[in-house]
Amino acid sequence: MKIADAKVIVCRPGRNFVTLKLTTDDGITGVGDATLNGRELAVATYLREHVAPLLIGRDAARIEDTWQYLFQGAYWRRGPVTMTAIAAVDTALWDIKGKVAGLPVYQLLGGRSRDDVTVYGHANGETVDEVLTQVAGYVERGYRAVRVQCGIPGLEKTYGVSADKLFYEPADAPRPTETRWSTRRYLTAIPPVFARVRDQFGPHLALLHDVHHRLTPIEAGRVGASLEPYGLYWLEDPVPADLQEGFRIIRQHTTTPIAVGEVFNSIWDCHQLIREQLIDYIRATVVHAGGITHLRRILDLAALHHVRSGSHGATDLSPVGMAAALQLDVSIPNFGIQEYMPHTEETDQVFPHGYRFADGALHPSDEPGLGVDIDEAAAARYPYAPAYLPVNRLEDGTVHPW
Ligand code: KDG
Ligand code: MG
Repeated sequence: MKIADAKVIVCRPGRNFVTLKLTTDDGITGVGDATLNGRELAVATYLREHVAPLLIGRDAARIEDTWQYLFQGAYWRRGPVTMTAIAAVDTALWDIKGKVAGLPVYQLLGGRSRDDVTVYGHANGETVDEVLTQVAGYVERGYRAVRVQCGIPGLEKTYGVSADKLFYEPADAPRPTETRWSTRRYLTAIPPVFARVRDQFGPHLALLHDVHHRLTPIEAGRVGASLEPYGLYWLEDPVPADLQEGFRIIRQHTTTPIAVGEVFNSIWDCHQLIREQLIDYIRATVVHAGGITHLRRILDLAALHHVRSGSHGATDLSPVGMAAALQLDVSIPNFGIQEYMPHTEETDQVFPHGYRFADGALHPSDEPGLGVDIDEAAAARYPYAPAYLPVNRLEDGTVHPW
């Protein structure tokens, strides 16, 4: 069973997505998500020009060998563009393997470790009252875990707080929007938000919060300590994780659990964080961290060190990426939680999928493979348009330095 065709499909059903579709010589297809928010065409070009020609004629059954061939063989290892491209190939090959076996991919990964995949929703608002209304909506819809983001008084725009309440789309303009940030205002504003949420919703609702890499380790220690009375499920991306040893300082100052890793693309980005038990949840994804093959390697290392999964699942991961994430989520022993933001109707039409939301959880498809596809005719109706993530500046105009 050889790979006969490798097609890269770029479309914008509400937002940009890059999808790789592989077809074998006996007509079996597999799909992989290759979307890198704001840098989509770099991955599409890498796949079209440097990967697709190498795939034609290769044995579609050799997933590990193909992964090593693309990773080691390029000489230039790692990096978000390369690893997203490799991830798409790897995911599509797992899809094909599942279809050949007549089994959902999670069966090939050892079968279910749990019945469903607990997810968290996104409550956000400019004011605390707005946030409380949003949290109540999620609780009514059955969510057991909610991420809470609130506008910071004195700041014009806060990342993760959007007018659209079902999801937020930070890649919002053909040139990056510029926003301003004040750590001082943030540190004062955020504890009272969680005090009110806990007060209204009691001790059992899991609450999460994302700092979007805005702090230094000592500031992160302070915010973590100030949120301890509210028992957060996690505090996400308190600082950028390039300096892995910086997380030691956070650990010295707070017992609030730490989640990090949505921008990681390989095990080398997080091995120290995991081995030193500096984090509690690893947010790396199938899409950006080298596919099912490589993310499973990261998650196995994590399991040895009491670190659980919490994969990124914002809307810039397509339904193909979500379908792949769920195969791992349901099978690994150290699953924590999965982020979930529903896609637009147009996106769901372009990517028909079998997974569904019910009772605060996603239920993976039982179809062979990943249980997701791309409708190419529908995709062709939504051409690509550039959209960038915002650039963040301090109050004095300096580009945020970390
Ligand atoms: O592409 C970037 C977004 O997916 C990111 O801003 C979302 O931080 C994010 C999250 O936790 O979902
Ligand atoms: Mg995040």
